[in-house]
Amino acid sequence: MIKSIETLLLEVPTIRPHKLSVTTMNTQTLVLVHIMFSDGLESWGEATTIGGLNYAEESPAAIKTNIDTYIAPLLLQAQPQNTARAMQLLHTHIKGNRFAKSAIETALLDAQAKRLGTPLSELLGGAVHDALPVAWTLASGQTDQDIAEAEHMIGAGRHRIFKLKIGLNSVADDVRHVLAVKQALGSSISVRVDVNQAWTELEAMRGIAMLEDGGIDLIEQPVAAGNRNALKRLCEHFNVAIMADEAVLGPQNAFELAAGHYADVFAVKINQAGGLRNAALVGQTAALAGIELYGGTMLEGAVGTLASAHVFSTYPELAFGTELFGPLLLTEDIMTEPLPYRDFMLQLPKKPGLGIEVDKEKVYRLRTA
Ligand code: MUC
Ligand code: MG
Repeated sequence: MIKSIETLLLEVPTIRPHKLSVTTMNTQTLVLVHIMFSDGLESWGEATTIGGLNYAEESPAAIKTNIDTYIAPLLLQAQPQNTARAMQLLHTHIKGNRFAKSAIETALLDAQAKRLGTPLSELLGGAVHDALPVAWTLASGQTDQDIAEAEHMIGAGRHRIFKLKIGLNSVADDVRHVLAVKQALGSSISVRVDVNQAWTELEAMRGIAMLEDGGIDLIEQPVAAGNRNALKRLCEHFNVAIMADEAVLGPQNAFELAAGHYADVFAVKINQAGGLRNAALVGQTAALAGIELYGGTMLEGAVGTLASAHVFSTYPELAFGTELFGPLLLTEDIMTEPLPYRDFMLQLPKKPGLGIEVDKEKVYRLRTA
């Protein structure tokens, strides 16, 4: 039986300002869900977003309020037998709230997998990868600093795929910055950009042409998420891969985007998809339509990062790797042991459930609400 569901907000400083076109992050607010069961089992989920309401329509405060006020009472009263029934109940009675639902599903699957003594990925069909390649995002806003940061990451064996956040400056300045980084790092290093919806279609036509010429591998969400026709036209116009991120909101919407080939690649995020099984479904839908996959992040801490990793480990093919570096952007982690990043990859834990132990003392020290 579920005994309690608690939602906690933690404020953790980032290792440096992280500049996106939508916000500059100096801290990250982790939204954690802690479920306790009457047999003594405990489990965790996470529903972190980026920049309050700058990125997505659920803020940390709203996620906490909606879990505490609506979702937790519903589950405590119904006591569903398994995660599938719990999620069906939530999808019936709770409109929207994809991030909150993802956190709850993570915690319920963590518990279910722990009870069965298997890694969480087994409940999604099983992992076909033991480790996942992890990109790093360069977003200091300074070209020299970004190059130095990338060189350090390559030397340390941490990352050899880099995503640059652009869209804040003029197209010409942004392109100059990206191509300077690409030139400094050389042809063996993958450099990509994420515009986070900042360009008009005409700006995208100009910017992408120059980026493609300069050897950039991937263009992420160059135009507004709602302007799917522009995204499709860019896909048709350019050879360089165009990726949908903010436009991918869950299985139904992924089906429509995939069927019409509105993007060459989907960034899948468990929160945006409304949960882990939905994210698995988004991946399957994309694969059926010949759309390539990329394992996205909402810059979560260790819990959300590992939950994502369990989903992505079940995808037969992840042509563009993942960006599951969230915990590495934070000055503090909340685990008893840090996540295993080695040889440019995140190694998947083999222990039951998510496979990590949350350090409650650290959680309560960082808690703000
Ligand atoms: C996004 O839009 O992809 C992922 C990496 C990063 O720095 O920001 C996120 C969000
Ligand atoms: Mg993105």
